[in-house]
Amino acid sequence: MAKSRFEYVRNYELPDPLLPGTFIVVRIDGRGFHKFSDTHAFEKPNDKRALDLMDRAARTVMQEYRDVILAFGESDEYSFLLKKNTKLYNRRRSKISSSIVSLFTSSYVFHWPSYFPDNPLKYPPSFDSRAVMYPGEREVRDYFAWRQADTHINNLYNTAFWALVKDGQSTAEANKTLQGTDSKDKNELLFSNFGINYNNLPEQYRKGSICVRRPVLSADADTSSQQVAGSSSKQRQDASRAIEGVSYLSMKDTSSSTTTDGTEEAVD
Ligand code: DGT
Ligand code: MG
Ligand code: MG
Ligand code: MG
Ligand code: MG
Repeated sequence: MAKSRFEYVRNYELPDPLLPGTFIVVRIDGRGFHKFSDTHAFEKPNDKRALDLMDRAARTVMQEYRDVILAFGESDEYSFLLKKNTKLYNRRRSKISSSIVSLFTSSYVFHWPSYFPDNPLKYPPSFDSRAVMYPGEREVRDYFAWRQADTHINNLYNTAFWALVKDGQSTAEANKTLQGTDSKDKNELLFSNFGINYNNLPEQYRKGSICVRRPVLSADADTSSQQVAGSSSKQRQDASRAIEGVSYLSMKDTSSSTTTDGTEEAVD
């Protein structure tokens, strides 16, 4: 069939491959969630329903994209690690990044009513997305350590901040009280003024959420062997790579990191 004379415009669509042999991390982040969380009356500093919904949407992504081997979530963001040799969409950057954020967003909206039964969505939320390549395991480890240190710093600050505000301080006063304090000071303030032992707060708040895909031996994987009855060996292999539940592992050397003040490092 002859090409139409319009088809030359296709040449403007440039290839955007991600380098072979690199780890790909796709990080999605809620757009304007400062306003979104206010409008939907999220509890401060942490709304368990909102965090669980984020975890739910991340699970959808992991179920659909089998090359995502690990995901880490905190606040309004989630990072998805793809295996180094993934061939997903021929490693096309925008295709990978946009497909993941699109599925995450639709799952977030789809499952919203289960997590907020009395609180209908007031407007459609959206998330942004980027794909970053990392050359080796060291950088991948440091990437997740960086995000988890962010969780720790923000959560400790926010926990102290909202305790002070709920106790009667204005937000400006609470800010001032916390100025120049380090982690130890904030722990101490929470314990002596409010009887809160920070280390006893839920791990989901302190450390973020981690979803890991682990190979499961079919011999002791009841559920996966049920799922695969009658399936091909390829399907059996896939199904045996079950997704484990969300966990709150502490990544080495991050939850103990200290900060001199509560300044949140903005990652936009
Ligand atoms: P962006 O990402 O540049 O479009 O702007 P935002 O407003 O999404 O800012 P970001 O992503 O730096 O910070 C996340 C916001 O979401 C922050 O204002 C706190 C809010 N947020 C996230 N999770 C919770 C929660 O569980 N409870 C409450 N109250 N707020 C939350
Ligand atoms: Mg955001
Ligand atoms: Mg954020
Ligand atoms: Mg199409
Ligand atoms: Mg941001």
